[in-house]
Amino acid sequence: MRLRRVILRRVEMPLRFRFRTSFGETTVKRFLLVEADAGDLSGWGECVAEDAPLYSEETNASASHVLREFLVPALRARPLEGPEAFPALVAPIRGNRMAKAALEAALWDLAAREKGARLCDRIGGTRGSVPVGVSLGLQPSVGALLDLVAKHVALGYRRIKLKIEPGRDADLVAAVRERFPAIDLTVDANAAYTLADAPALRALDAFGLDYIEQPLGHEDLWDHAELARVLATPICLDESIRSAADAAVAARIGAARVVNVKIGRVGGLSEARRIHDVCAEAGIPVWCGGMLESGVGRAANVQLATLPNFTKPGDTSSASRYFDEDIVEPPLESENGEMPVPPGSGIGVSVVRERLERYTVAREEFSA
Ligand code: SMG
Ligand code: MG
Repeated sequence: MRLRRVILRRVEMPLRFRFRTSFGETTVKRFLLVEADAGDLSGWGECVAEDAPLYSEETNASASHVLREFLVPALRARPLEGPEAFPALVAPIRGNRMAKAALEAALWDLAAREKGARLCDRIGGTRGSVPVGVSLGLQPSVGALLDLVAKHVALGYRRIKLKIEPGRDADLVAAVRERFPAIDLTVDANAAYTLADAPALRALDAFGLDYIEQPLGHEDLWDHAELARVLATPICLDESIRSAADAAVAARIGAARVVNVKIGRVGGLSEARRIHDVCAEAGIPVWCGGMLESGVGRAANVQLATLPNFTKPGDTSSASRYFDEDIVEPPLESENGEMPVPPGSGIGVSVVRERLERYTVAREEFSA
C-alpha cells in the first residue's frame, strides 16, 4: 500500500469528568495519535496506552519508543501489501500490543479510505448501528452514583456498568438495583480481587447482574475458572484476554462466559476479529470495550462492533460525555443506546486538523 510518512503526535484532551477505577483516576486523556500519510490521504490510529502502567504494562512512553524504534522501521524494511499483512510483519516484536494496534489502525483506515470503503464493510460488519451502554467510575458517594445512573438510564443507554473495588461492591450494586430493578446492570473490578474474595463476589449473585467483568488478576485465567464454579453470575474477561489464543483457553477451561474486546489490548483489529470468531465458535458473546478514546479510537470501535457476535452493548458511548470538543466530524453521538456507524470511508469520521493542532503537545515525523 502507498505510504509516504508516519506522523506521531502526543495529544492531551481534558475529560469532562474524573474517571475513577480500582487502579487509579483519569482527568486528562493523554494519548498518542498515529497518522499514516499517503500524500493525498491519511489514515488515523489512536493508541490506548496511558501514562502509567496500571491497566496494562504499556505506557505512552513505551508505545512511543516501540513505534519509533521498531514498528515504523519494520514498515520501512519491506513493502506492505495491506493492513492484513501488518501482524505478520511485526510478529517478531513481542508484546507491545497497544503500540502495534495504533499503527495497524492507521493502516486499516488508510487502506479503506483509498478504496472509498467503510472499514466495517472491509471486515465483514453486519450492522448499521451498534448498541451501547456506559461505564460509570467510582463516585464520592452512593447518592452521586444513583444520580449518574438515573441520568444515563434516562438517556436510553442499554446497559449500566459500575466500577467496583473491595469494600465498595455489594453496597453500591444493592443501592442501584433497588432504585432500578429492571436495568441491564454489570460491574467491573479491573482485576482488584483474588480467589480469597470469592464470598464478596458471591454476594453479587443476589442482584441479577448480566456479568462481572475482570474480577481477578490479569494473569489469573485459571483462578477465573475456579471462581466461575462458585458464582452464578457470568464472568466477563477484559485484561486477561490479549489474543485469540487466550480467548480459546478461557473458553476451554470455563474462565469466561462473556468477552470484552478492545482493539488496543489485543494488538489490533485483525486479532480483535480473530477473538470475535473464536468466541462466536465457542458460543461466547462479545462486546467492544472502551479506553476513554477520542473520536479516532471511538470510531474504530464502532466499526469493529458491527461484527455479528458483538451482541452485548459496548462501552462506546457518546463522545460529548467525555469531551467538550472532539477532534473528529461528524460527532459520535448515540441515540437511545444506539451508536450509528458514521457514514464516511475508513473509520467513517474526519479528523479536524485545526482542533487536533490545539490539543497536540508534541509531534514527530518519520519517512516510511
Ligand atoms: O471508554 O468509557 C470508556 C471507559 C470504559 O470502563 C472502561 N474502561 O476496564 O473496561 C475497563 C476500563 C479501562 C479504562 S480505565 C482508564
Ligand atoms: Mg474492564
